[in-house]
Amino acid sequence: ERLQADLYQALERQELVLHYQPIVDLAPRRISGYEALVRWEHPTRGMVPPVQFITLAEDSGLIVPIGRWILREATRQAAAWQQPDGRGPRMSVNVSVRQFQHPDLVDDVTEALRASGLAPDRLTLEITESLFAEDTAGTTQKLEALKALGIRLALDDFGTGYSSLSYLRRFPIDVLKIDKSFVHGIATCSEDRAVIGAIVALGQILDLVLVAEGIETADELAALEQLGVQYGQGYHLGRPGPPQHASPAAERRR
Ligand code: G
Ligand code: G
Ligand code: MN
Ligand code: NA
Repeated sequence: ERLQADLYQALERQELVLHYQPIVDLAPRRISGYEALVRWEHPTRGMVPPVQFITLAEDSGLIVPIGRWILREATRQAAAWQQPDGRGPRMSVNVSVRQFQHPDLVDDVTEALRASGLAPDRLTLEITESLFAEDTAGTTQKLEALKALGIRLALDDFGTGYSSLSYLRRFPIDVLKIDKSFVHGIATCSEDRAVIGAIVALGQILDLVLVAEGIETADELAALEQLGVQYGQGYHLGRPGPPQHASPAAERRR
């Protein structure tokens, strides 16, 4: 298809951009970090959302050079946002299944950290549960290698896929991102509320950081805080935007 041919050129034509959405520490209402979300500014089609081209990139293998660029750019931006005292926002980067499975991933992350100078503990990689359905020995080994770099690992869209408690214990996961489908039901549906309550208990037992995704209303936020979820993300707290919109300096001006 035409779009696939265009994607080959998108990288070198610098049509890919990263937007950043804040992840908020709820009790102090402070930005803890940002999630990098890729966008393609197509010359004639306008903004192409990632759901339309990430699959295309995975099928063509282009996800590897594209993913490498995303890691480079997100770590460069995060490094630029660090303060002189060494404190600064975290950066979360999504890694798709094919990118995770590629033999270059650990080298690519190492190189992005080296080139940017970003402290490894500022970087979080977001992976999905679908990884656990595959080669578990290879998956474990790679997760351990990534952890050895000093970065954090987050399980994205938690609760929607193939998750089991034994995986959470076996794999070196630091963060659970509670899927937005549970968050949307929280104000009205007692089952969704109970599920999130159970995830909070699980997080305490397994010492995991919890981030609720897709918070769109003040009611959802209040319910999540009441349940003891520490971090949140969503349109109610901040939309994804270009770096100048997301920067910590812009935040202080608000
Ligand atoms: O940003 P948006 O909500 O439209 O993202 C849609 C989907 O695309 C989500 O599943 C998200 O994880 C994925 N996505 C967004 N940015 C990236 C990226 O940089 N790399 C990968 N692999 N997936 C991304
Ligand atoms: O799969 P992943 O969780 O990485 O994708 C996050 C996606 O959710 C991005 O496409 C982002 O634009 C989108 N998103 C962020 N905040 C909200 C929100 O409050 N509501 C909804 N519906 N989507 C959101
Ligand atoms: Mn994500
Ligand atoms: Na998610």
